[in-house]
Amino acid sequence: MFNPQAEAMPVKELRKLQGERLKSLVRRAYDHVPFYRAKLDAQGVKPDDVRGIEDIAKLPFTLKPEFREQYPFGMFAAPMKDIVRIHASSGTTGKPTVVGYTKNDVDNWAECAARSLGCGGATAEDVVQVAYGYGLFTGGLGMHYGAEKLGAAALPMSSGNTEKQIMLMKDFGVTVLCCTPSYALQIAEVAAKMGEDLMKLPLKSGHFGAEPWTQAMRQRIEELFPLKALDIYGLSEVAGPGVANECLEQHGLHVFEDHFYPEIIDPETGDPLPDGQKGELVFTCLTKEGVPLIRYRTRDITMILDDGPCPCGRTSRRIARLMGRTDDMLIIRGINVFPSQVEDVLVRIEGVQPQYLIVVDRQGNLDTMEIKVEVTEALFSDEVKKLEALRDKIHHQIKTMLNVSAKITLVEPNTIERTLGKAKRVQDLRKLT
Ligand code: DLL
Repeated sequence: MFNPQAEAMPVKELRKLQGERLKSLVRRAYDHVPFYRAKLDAQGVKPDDVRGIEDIAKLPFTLKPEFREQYPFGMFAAPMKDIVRIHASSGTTGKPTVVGYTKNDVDNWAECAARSLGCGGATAEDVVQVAYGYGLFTGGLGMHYGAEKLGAAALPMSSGNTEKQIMLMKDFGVTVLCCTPSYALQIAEVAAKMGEDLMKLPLKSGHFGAEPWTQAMRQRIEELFPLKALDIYGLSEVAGPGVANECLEQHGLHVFEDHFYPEIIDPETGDPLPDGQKGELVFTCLTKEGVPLIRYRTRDITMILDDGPCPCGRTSRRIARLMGRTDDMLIIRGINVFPSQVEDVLVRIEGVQPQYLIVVDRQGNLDTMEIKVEVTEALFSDEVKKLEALRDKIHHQIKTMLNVSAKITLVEPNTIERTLGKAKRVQDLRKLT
C-alpha cells in the first residue's frame, strides 16, 4: 500500500474523519460559492446542521448541467491566485465543465493516483508508461503526478505514436502501463505486426480505465501482456483518474473514500440505495478546495459491494465494475461525447436537417463513429462538389468541437427513421456493457 495509514484505517475512524471533512467542506462551499449557498438555503440546510457523515443525506445533489451553467469559474471556491491547474471535460453542448485545483488539490489527487498505482503493487522502483492523453483531459497528468508521488519514474508518452510506445516500453524496461483498455489492445496489435513479443517484457500491472470495458477484455489483455489488468475509475469533476482502483484481488474498485465519499442512489427518486444494489454513483469530494463538490451525480451506474472486507487489507468500500450510464454519454476512444453536442454542431450548419443518427462501432480495437446526416431537398439535388464541401465542413466542425474524427455520411431527406416518441439518435454496436 502506498499509504497504509489512510488505506487501512479502521472504518470507525474513517467515518469520523469523513464527518469532520464534510463539515468543513459544506462550510467552505457555503461561504465561497454562491451556487451552493443558494442551493443549501433553498433546502433549508445551514453548514452548522452538518455534524457527521450521516448528515450527508440532508444535502442537495449537484447535477452536471448545473455545473456547466457556472462556466467558466462559477464553481470555484478559491481565488485564482490559489488555483494552480485547470482541467476541463466535455459538457452536453459546446461549453466544457471546468475544474480548478489548488496546490493541496493537486497533492491530494496525486496521492490518490499513487495509491491507485500501489493497488497494483507499484513502488518507487517502477517505470510507469503514461499513455493516457495529456492536456485538458485529466488522464495523462493525473497518472503522471501519481507516478512521481510514488517515487516511480513517469514516462509521459501521451496516447498515439504506438510503435514508439512499444519501442520505449521494451528499451526502458517499463513495468506499469496506464492507458485506456482499447488502446492496450491496439498496442498489442501493433506489437504483433512489429514482431515484438510483449510477453517477454517485465510489465507487471496495467491501470486501464476512462471508458467502459469488460471481463472478456481483461482476459484478452492479460493473454497479450504479462501483467495484471486493473480497472481504474475517475472523472474530472471529482479529480481525474484515481478516484477508485482495483487491487490485485481484481474484485471491485477501492474508492479512496477519505477524499471521495461514494453513495448509490435510485436515479429516478434520488433515494439512497443499500450496498449490493445497483444505482447511480454520487460523489462528495471531502477535501477539495478549488471546486468543492457536494453529492455530485456522476450518471455512472454501479453498486457498492456488500461482501465484507477485502483480503488485501484496505478498509475502503469497493464499487463494482462500471455498468453503464443513466444518460446518453458515449465514450469514443476515451473521449466523452454527448449526442447533444453533435446536434449543437449540426444545427449551426446550413443545408442540413436536424435529423441524424450516430453509429458507433469497434473495428479491430478502435472505436469508430459515423454520423449520418439528412440534407435538405434542394442541396441533395445539387452538384456533388457542393455535397462534398458540406461533408468536409461537418467533419471539421465535429473535430474542432468534440475532438473526435467522425465519418460523415450525407443521406437523402426523410431516410432516417422517425420515431413517435424520443428520437433514437445513437446506434452503439460495440456491446460493452
Ligand atoms: O475519464 C478520468 C480517467 C482518466 C479515469 C484515466 C480513468 C483513467 P472524464 O473524461 O471526466 O474523466 O470521464 C469520466 O468516464 O463518468 C465514466 O463514465 C467514464 N469512466 C472513467 N473510468 C471508467 C472505468 C476520466 N474504469 C467518465 N470504467 C466517467 C468505465 C469509466 N467508465
